[in-house]
This record gives sequence, structure tokens and C-alpha cells, in this order.
Amino acid sequence: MRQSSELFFVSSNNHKFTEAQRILSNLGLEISLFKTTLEEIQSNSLSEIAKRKALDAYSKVQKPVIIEDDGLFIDSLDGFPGPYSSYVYDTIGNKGIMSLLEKIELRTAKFVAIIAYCNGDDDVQLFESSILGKISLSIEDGGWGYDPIFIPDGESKTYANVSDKDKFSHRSASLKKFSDWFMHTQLDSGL
Ligand code: ITT
Repeated sequence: MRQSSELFFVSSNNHKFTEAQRILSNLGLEISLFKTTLEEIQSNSLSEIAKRKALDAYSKVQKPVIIEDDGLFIDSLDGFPGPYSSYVYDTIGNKGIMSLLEKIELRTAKFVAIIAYCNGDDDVQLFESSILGKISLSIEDGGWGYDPIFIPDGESKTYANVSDKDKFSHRSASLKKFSDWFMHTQLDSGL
């Protein structure tokens, strides 16, 4: 049975919302976008950043919210851009990442997604998943963000051109964890 609730996905990124909405809808959960730019603290910990984003989101919406914080961690760059992925994408972008990896053979990387749910001033639940992969040798066409340069393990194409990104993406894995928890705890308790 399709469950509906007043649950807001708070983000400045339409692409993230579109994917999250599709993934959660397939799991029977409907969300709405509350579009705004959230406070993003300087930290080496994605969890800390996600927690603060969720609290900021709740303070703005005053209703149950989820936020998502992602990071692309490149092994040969000691995990860079990691928690700084958004800033790095907006500054040096995929071309800059390619330049940093020029002549570097080790191109393994992982994409991490943390979903944070908040329904109160100090009530934050975190759901984390990651996917291993590598950085492509050239920038593919299509997709958004780092899609054109991230090849998930087991695939020959980047996220931009795989046939069903939702099936295995970092986002879908963490959203699945969240929805399992949310359906069994929050909706059952009548929220
Ligand atoms: P918020 O307003 O939700 O914070 P954001 O784009 O700043 O949006 P993040 O802080 O989580 O999001 O930034 C992570 C970066 O990684 C950002 O540049 C995204 O575009 C990129 N990214 C995250 N998931 C991605 C995906 O599935 N494919 C491509 N790029 C992705």
C-alpha cells in the first residue's frame, strides 16, 4: 500500500531531489521538495555536516525533514574531495578532477551518501551507504554533477550512462535504509 506523509526533502539541488523522489516513490513513500541552501559547516566528517544540515533544515521547515549529504572520495587523492565535494564541483569541476588525476593510474574512488532525518530540535537519525568505483579516463556526456566521471564497480560506463543508476546508486542504498526505518517506526506510530 502506498503510504503518504508530510515529509520534506530539503536541498538546493533539483537533481538530488528528482532521484530521491523517484527512489522513495518506488518504495511507497512520497516526499516534497523544500528548496533552500542549507548551512554547510567545515568538517572532515560527512556525518557531522549531515547532522547540522538536518537541524538547519528542521529549523527552517518546522516539519519532518530529510536532507542528504554526499561525498566523492578518491583514493589516490587521500579521499579528496570528500566532504568538500560540492565546493570542489562548483570551483574546479570535473575538468579539475581530471587534471589532478592526470598520469595517475590508481583511479579507485567511492561515493558516499548520508540521509539525515530530523523531526525535532535534537532528534537526528543518520543512514549511510556507499558505492565503490573508479574515476573514468575521460569525461562522458550526460548526467549531472560527478555522474560523467564516476564508474561504479561492475559497470563499464559512468553514472551518466549506466542503464539504471537508481538500482545501485549510493543514494538509493541510503534511502532504502531510511525508508525501511521510517516505515516501521515513524509511520507505524501514526506520524
Ligand atoms: P544540497 O543543497 O542538498 O546540500 P549539494 O549539491 O550542495 O546540495 P552535497 O553537499 O551533498 O549537495 O554535495 C555533494 C556534491 O556531489 C555535489 O556537487 C553534487 O552535485 C555531487 N553529487 C552528489 N550525488 C551525486 C550523484 O548521484 N551524481 C553526481 N554528482 C553527485
